[in-house]
Parts: sequence; C-alpha cells; structure tokens
Amino acid sequence: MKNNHDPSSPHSHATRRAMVVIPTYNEKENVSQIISATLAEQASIGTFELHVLIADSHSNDGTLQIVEDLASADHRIHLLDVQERGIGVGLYKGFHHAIDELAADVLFEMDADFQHNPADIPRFLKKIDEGYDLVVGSRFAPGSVNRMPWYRRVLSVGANQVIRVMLNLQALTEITTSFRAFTKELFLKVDPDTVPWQERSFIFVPVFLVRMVEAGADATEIPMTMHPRVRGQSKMIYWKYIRDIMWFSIKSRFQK
Ligand SMILES: Nc1nc2c(ncn2[C@@H]2O[C@H](COP(=O)(O)OP(=O)(O)OP(=O)(O)O)[C@@H](O)[C@H]2O)c(=O)[nH]1
Ligand SMILES: [Mg+2]
Repeated sequence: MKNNHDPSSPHSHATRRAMVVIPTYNEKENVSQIISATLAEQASIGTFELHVLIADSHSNDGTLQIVEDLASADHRIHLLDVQERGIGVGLYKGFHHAIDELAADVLFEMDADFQHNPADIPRFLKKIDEGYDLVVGSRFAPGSVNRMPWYRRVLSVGANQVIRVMLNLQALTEITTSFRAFTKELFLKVDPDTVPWQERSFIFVPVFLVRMVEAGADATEIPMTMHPRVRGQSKMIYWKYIRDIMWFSIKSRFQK
C-alpha cells in the first residue's frame, strides 16, 4: 500500500474519503464481488480512503441481506435501502446519505454489474487530486475500450450525439454512462428541483451530468473500459430511455 493510512481504521480528517455509490436492484450475483473489487483499489490510491455505499431499491433477491452481512464486518461498506424503485432515487439519495451521514468528500457513481471496471477508480482520483471537481469516464475518449455489442454502441453514440448537439455541450463526449467522480462541493451546487431523480427511467444519469456542468464544474474526461453485463438481469428499458432523452433534449433546446 502506498499510503501510511490504515483503511480499516476509523475516518481520519487527514485523508479524504471517496465514497463509491453503487445503485442496485436485484444484483445478488454481482454485489459482493463488486464491493471487494472496489475496495481492493485502496492499494493503488494514495491520499483517499475508499468506501462503498450500496444504494438499493429494496431488492427481493437477497441483495440486501448479502450487503448487510458484509457491512457489519467492514466499516468501509455501507447500505442504504431507498425503498422505492429507480436508479435516480438510488443515486440521488445515496449521494445525500454519503455526504450527510458518512462524511464523504468525493463521490463516485458506478454500476454494480462490472460493466464499469473498478480498476479505473485510481485514475479518476488522480484527476480529482489534480484539482478537477468532475471526472467523467468516457467510452469515446482516446484509449478507452468498449466491448459492448454493436447495437448498444449505436444506441450510445446516438444518445450522446443528440444530447451534445441539442444542448450545445461539446466539451464532453460521454453523457450517458454512469461512471463518474465528483466533489461534494459540486454536488451541493446542483439544484435538486432541476434533476429528475424520481423518474423510474435512466434519464437521471445524463441530466445529472448536464446539471453539474451547468453548475460550473471544472470537468475532464478519462478513457474507461466497458464490458457487457455477464451476470444478473438488465433493468434498462430502452424505449423509455430513448423517449426521455429525446424529450429532455427538445425541452432543453427550446428553453435556452
Ligand atoms: N437502486 C436502484 N438501482 C437500480 C435500479 N435499476 C437499475 N439499477 C442499478 O443501476 C445499474 C445499471 O442498471 P443496468 O440494469 O445494469 O442497466 P444498463 O447497464 O444500462 O443495462 P445492461 O447493459 O443491460 O446491464 C445497476 O447497478 C443496477 O442494479 C433501481 O430501480 N434502483
Ligand atoms: Mg448494466
């Protein structure tokens, strides 16, 4: 381990706490492995103490019990049962809980199903250390690896282009995948009334990024690796996501 700090000791104010918020619904096949793979990255991180918060929508497949057991044995593992369905509810309440109750300084959003690779986490934190307050993992940044099937790539290119063109958001190439790190201060600048966190579709993910940019983020992108889901069921409902992206983009265009 590079730093002198023992990650199993209680929170020290000398070290910044990075909370990886992972939304889950019925992820019993993935949840314990994603937690251990994430915490294993502590060994490659100098000045941050890595924690994980599982923000679960009251899964009925045993996910809750698995995380409860892990959390009782390791103070770096946290569970929030947000009760309602929706990735936005999970992430948004998770971020607030991480700041208000768990002393988080830096927040991550990352999926539970290994489509995002926890091994990328140290590179996000390096950029935070350089002074950026928003680091976006991008499948379109040079050096990224995207192993998704062709129809998913077409969808992601289309969705990103629609948002970038309609909102004139050329600085970022990736708006739609949920692998990002940002500071607590930036999160608190975003007006909750402008973010559709209660929507059941995945529209929270792009809109939340747009709102952070509008709040004045000092943003950068890094290449990331993306793989298809191997275990567990997808919760993405494509037609709802496409409909919501089109509607958000059109509304934003004409409100400008
Ligand atoms: N808290 C919460 N998390 C959710 C909900 N729906 C999905 N998630 C989580 O959000 C993340 C992304 O969901 P996925 O189903 O993997 O969506 P996707 O990656 O677009 O689709 P696939 O590529 O098919 O996996 C996963 O960690 C899910 O467990 C929900 O209703 N509540
Ligand atoms: Mg997935």
